[in-house]
Amino acid sequence: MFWKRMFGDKPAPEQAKESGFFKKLVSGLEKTKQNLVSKVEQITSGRRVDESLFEELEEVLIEADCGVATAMFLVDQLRERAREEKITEAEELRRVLQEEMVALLEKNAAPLKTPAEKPYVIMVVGVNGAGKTTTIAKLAYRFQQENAKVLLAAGDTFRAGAIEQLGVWANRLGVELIAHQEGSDPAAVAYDAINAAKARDSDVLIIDTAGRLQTKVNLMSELSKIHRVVKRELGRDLDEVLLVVDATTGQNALSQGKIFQEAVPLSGIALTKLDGTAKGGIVLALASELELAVKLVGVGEQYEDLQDFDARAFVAALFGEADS
Ligand SMILES: Nc1nc2c(ncn2[C@@H]2O[C@H](COP(=O)(O)OP(=O)(O)O)[C@@H](O)[C@H]2O)c(=O)[nH]1
Ligand SMILES: [Mg+2]
Repeated sequence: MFWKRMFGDKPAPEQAKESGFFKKLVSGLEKTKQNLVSKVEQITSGRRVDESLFEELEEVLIEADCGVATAMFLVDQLRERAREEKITEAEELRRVLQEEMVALLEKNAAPLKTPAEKPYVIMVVGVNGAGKTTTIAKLAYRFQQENAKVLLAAGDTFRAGAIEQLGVWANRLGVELIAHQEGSDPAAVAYDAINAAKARDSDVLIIDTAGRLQTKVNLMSELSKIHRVVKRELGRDLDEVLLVVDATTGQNALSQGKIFQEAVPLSGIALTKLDGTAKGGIVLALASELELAVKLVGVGEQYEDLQDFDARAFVAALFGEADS
């Protein structure tokens, strides 16, 4: 079966560290590290633990886009552990902070669902420019590497060029595409795509969608309709409904997530553009405040630049443990 290798055991952080992906994550997170970890190191250097330290830590976390509620939660955990473990040296809190970050990320963590039935269906949603189409191409590439027969559905029928953009990727990858004309009903595209996937015995179907938030109400009812049609035609739940979020958006990502969550039952997040952003702290805010698993991260524009999210590897990359 095509998914055996791909959905095997997740790489241990140790293995991940040696991979090119980890190096890319480390270099991509450099600015977030400056914005977060360097400041944590500064304020914890050669200092005793006291209440003003906790307040400063909270401020640093908020400024690094970890989200207010999440920053408060993390600092509360630190306070509690400092008390319980009788920690007096501020530097020791760096380790505790890393542990608490991993725990927070792992609480809602989950990998992409393991395929059980053909076609494995992924619906991809998110605002314009978040990286949906690129992420779909990367996913298609990945499934193809596993010898899966992939079908793409051009459900962003609203924006000029969106259909062609997906078409270009489909051509390059040599995967099939279901597309209608610009301006047509995306639910009809999804309907055709499901039936084509069944008829052609496709292993995987990935459905692109529009993301024009300025027509919020229309977009959301459109997404609900696509989801409903796909579920009905499939006769079961979709395997994944992924929200694609641009990491450089910062706090706005949280409100985007809440809006999409109302329209469709999201199963996880693909966080793009983690390469080079100073706002990587948003990973923590998304995972804890939306209570959704960050399943995939994008660290560049190449096919290979999409990886399973690993909480330990992420925190290790952020705190620069690869150097030691
Ligand atoms: N650096 C970087 N750029 C990305 C990543 N993912 C997507 N992009 C870029 O973001 C832009 C918008 O992507 P697109 O897939 O068209 O977004 P869509 O409107 O949601 O379909 C494109 O220029 C992509 O190349 C990523 O992980 N890293
Ligand atoms: Mg697109």
